[in-house]
Amino acid sequence: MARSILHTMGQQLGRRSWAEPWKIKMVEPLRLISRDERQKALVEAGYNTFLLRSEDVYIDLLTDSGTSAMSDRQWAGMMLGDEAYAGSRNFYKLEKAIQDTYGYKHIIPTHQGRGAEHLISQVEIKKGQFVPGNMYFTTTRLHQELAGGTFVDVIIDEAHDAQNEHPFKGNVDLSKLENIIKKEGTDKIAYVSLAGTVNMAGGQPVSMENVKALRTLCDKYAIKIYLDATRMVENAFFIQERELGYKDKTIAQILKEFCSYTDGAWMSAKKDNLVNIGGWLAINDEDLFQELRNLVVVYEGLHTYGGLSGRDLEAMAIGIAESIEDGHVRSRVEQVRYLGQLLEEWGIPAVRPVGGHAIFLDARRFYEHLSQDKFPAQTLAAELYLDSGVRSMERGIASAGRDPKTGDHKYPRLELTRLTIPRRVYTQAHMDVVAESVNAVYENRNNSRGLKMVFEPKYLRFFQARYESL
Ligand code: P71
Repeated sequence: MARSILHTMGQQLGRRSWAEPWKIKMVEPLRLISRDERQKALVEAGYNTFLLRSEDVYIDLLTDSGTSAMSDRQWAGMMLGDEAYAGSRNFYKLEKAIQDTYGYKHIIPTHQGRGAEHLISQVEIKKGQFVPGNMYFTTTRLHQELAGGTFVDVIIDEAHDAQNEHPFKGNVDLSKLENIIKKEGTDKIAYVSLAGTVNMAGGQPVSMENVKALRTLCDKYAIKIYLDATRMVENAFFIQERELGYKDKTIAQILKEFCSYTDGAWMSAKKDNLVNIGGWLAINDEDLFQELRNLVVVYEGLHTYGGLSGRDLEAMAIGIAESIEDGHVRSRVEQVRYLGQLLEEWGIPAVRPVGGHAIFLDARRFYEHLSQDKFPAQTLAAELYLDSGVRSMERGIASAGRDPKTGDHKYPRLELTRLTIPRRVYTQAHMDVVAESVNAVYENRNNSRGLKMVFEPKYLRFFQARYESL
């Protein structure tokens, strides 16, 4: 009798398999160009994956931002767009969805996350103040700096170590925070900038215990906490999975409890909220709300649309409800983990534990022979594209930018290449193709010589920088 050698993923892991809680109704064809054509496209893009044309990309793992598949319900909702200039019905539905789900009192829509970051930074940061936070994010920190603030990293040390297995590597180090408060004085602290599943650390979560303790500390000094809620749903999943006392709570309950320890939040709805464009700002304080609501009309649009159309607001309201369904969050995070498990099994260096939205390849250990000023993470992104047409994103020295005072590179400890998984878009077979390509590039790693930056823009240089092969 023939012996079975094929096993499902679940069987290999000694459990029953899971599957996505949806089926596919509409498909978008993919295009895979030849290796020669990819080589040409890469040179034209100056080895920067942000400068590739998307039609030259096969599997696009640049970002999970605005790249999700909307549901049939969201698309149906788009037809119910009330495109009135003021007081659109869809705004009130969105306002209620955010109030019910996240628990904040006042809501301001914005065109995307950085629109909200801009408003909160302008209103809440005075020139010369410090903004402590659990690791920087590129756009967040830039808006804080443009408002006259200085970002100070107060994440736990474990977060800067790609191999450390701490279950909540996004946690704030409370003694680092208290030291800054004592050293600078309460008046010099604008607010604490807290992010759920810390993007630049590898999608690492913050524990409920940590946010509670942070609240107590901030209350002691009368300092506000604002939450970057962009991937907070994924953070709630990790709390449910890892933190004592939350196993039997729903994602919705955990999310709301977490938000209750903060004074407000900004959101890039292009991630958790399952839309292609959109964002919002939420705040409990009435006076601040009035100020922010006044500012939004200057930069985004009237306070009931914030730069979006009625149909965008409707899709967001429906997306919020779908985003907190336990089955959805589980399949989303487990798909990311599936890719991570394959790579780990093959000994490919990546940030541990696997986070919520992406695999972060550890380019330092991938290319041990390349110094950081040869842009190892950017090199890896370029090699991956060349091998298979898979697009990833640099999250290392190019992203970190330059020190505004010295003008030198910032040399972050983490030099990472992100394989970011869009929500509800790719299948397990796509993940297999990606994993095999990473493996092929890993086997060929000693032939890579790195890159030289030949064009460097002033702001957020990673988006438009150009490189040449060394
Ligand atoms: C991501 C993005 C999009 C992006 C932004 C900057 C450089 C490269 C790619 C955006 C975020 C985010 C967090 C935690 C705020 C924003 C800004 N992430 N906070 O990861 O991850 O939101 O893009 O809607 O303006 O690819 P926005």
